[in-house]
Amino acid sequence: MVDYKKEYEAVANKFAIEGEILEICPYGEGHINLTLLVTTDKKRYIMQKMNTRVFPDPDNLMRNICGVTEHLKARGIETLSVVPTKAGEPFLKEEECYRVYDFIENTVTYQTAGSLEVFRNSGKAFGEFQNYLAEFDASKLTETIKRFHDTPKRFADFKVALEADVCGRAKDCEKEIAFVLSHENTYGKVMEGLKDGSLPLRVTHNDTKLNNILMDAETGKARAVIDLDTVMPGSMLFDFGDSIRFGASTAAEDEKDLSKVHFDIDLFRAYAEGYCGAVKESITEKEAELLPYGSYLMTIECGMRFLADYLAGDTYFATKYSDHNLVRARTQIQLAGEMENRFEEMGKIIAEILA
Ligand code: ADP
Ligand code: GN1
Ligand code: MG
Repeated sequence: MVDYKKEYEAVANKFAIEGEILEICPYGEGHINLTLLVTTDKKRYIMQKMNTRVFPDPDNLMRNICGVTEHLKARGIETLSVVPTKAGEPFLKEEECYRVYDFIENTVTYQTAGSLEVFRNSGKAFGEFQNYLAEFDASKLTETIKRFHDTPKRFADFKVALEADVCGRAKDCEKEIAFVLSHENTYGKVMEGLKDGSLPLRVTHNDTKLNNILMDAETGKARAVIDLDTVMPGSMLFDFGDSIRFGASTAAEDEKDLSKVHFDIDLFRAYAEGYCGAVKESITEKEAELLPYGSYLMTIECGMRFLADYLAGDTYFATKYSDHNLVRARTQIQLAGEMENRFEEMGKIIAEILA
């Protein structure tokens, strides 16, 4: 067993933290960074070993985060607080890169929506986050992952992984591969809209899953949108769609029993009420029209990313067992399949909410 305190105490002590370190342990369910809870005799902190393979430019990434969090704080919005190193830097750059945030106390994160109320509140919070970012100068932001939600590019990457099949795993997921390949002509709409200007480019969060928001432990209301690594120019459809992908499911993202995994239209409605209520002044007609499609698109995109990572030997997402990425890909593909049959119903809900 890893002794986290022994391994990371010296790193944590290079930050301007208060008190003596009592304990360090892994925390949360993120797929990208190694997240540690650091408890001192005075306070708690989140320390993250940053994933520099996924985010190759940590200097500009942290510049983005400092810029965005200062922008939010100036408006009185609760957000992440970066704890600098003792040398006054926003992160520690050694062989590995680390950063520390104040632990935001009395909050919880959800791995499934659980209740309509929680999901509606998260929609409102991500919609409001979108509004706050509308006033942020996009030219100040570095694109931390190039072409992050360029689905046709994701599909091309998927085909490369399939062609290479380095682990000989393609034979174990023929059905899933067939689904992704057969839907090729559905992947282009948002990128095309951004290119021809019929969809506005906005500053977006881009990773709006429910566990990237801290909810108040007592009231269930949203306190802070976190995981700001991917804040960069994008489409509102990415943010809405990714939330639906993760939260409007009856089961967890990595549920093995697919009979438990379904797209839940009531959860969709609840999120849409919260989100659309917040962005109704700025959402364009075309964006509103594409919200159902955006939900499908982000779901199948994530499915093909999980499947590509499974084929490539699990080099991107953190996994806990050997076919974890395949299990995740299966839930996303099932959800995407259900969503594409319900565009009309979803469209009616959006129209009702925005009427
Ligand atoms: P990843 O990029 O790997 O997803 P996150 O930044 O989302 O990492 O952090 C992982 C989890 O840690 C979050 O889902 C949340 O539960 C928790 N977390 C992160 N930052 C904080 C914070 N400042 N206060 C409380 N919890 C946090
Ligand atoms: C990752 O970092 P985390 O766990 O919040 C991923 C998202 C995926 C998500 C799937 C930078 O999000 O794009 O949608 O996993 N983040 C990155 O759960 O790739
Ligand atoms: Mg996260």
